[in-house]
Amino acid sequence: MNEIKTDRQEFYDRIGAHNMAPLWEVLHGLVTREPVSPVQPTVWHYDELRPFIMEAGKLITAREAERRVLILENPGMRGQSQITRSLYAGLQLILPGEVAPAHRHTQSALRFVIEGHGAFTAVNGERTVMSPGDFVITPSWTWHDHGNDSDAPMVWLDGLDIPLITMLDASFAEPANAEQQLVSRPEGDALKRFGNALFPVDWESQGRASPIFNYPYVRSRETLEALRRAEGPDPAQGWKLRYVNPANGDFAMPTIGTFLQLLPAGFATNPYRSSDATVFVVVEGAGETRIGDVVLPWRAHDVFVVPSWASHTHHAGPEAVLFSFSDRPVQQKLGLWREQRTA
Ligand code: 1HN
Repeated sequence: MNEIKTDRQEFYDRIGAHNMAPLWEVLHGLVTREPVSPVQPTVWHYDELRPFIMEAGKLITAREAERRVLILENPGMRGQSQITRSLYAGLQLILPGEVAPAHRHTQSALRFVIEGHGAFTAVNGERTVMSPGDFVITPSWTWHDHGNDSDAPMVWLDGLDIPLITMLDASFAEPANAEQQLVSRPEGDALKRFGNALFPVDWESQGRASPIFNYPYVRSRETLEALRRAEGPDPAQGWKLRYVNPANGDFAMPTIGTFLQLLPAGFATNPYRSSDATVFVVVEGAGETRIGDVVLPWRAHDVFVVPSWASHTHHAGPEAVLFSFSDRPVQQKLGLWREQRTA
């Protein structure tokens, strides 16, 4: 039996053959009054994930995998390698003696160290040995490889702007011709050179990312302590720091904003929302985050996501430290970013 088509549907079919479609059928889905996102508030508990990460270590080597990572996929977007609409996240394991071979790509990456001491990342000829809580960047198109000369596994969270770069069809990548880069500068060079509010006089920026590529946790934690001693916590954020590129005061990475915040024991933040969906990593302590009816309980090493424009509150049990990252620099550069204290 023939389907009875309305005049309009019949029209849509005919224009469809010419790769056209009627705006009026989709307009209100395209231009919403407020962000409408498939991103679901979600928490990943490290104690549940860790056995799978170690199991992956028995299934494949870092060399064969190129990067041995278990992707954290937002349940609202399974199969798309996305933790938010613009960002990718995964947990990477590197075992003692292993090498993750050198390559470069246009996607920018951050590492936030969860567990282990003594593995290194090399970026453009300099190695940095990493410890828990260190924030390490590999800027767009920089050569990078990882190695573990310690006697324990290391796990870190990778955050990359992959979905953003994919959306722009701007992905380029290439392997290096050697597995590991030649080391051309001593370890710690970048931090000494650029981390003391002094720059070589004729230094000119090579790119948009910070010339510091490891922000060690001991130093970031010290800054949080200094704030705590000097002033009260912000009602919506506790004491919150923004990692900066010392060359220009901008975010450390051009596409990903990164933050570190301290919530005193028993502290409950005022409701807050912003248009940048945010990934949090719990560095110290425990507590929960409430987003509407959803409660995300968290402990050290857990990862959780707050969607764009979702009003939320954090509740610390013991004193807690949260690292977080989002696409805020992109939204701010485009004049799109909004925040609201909803108390
Ligand atoms: C990458 O290069 C790393 O260098 C980690 O450790 C995760 C995910 C997708 C594409 C490149 C790394 C990645 C990645």
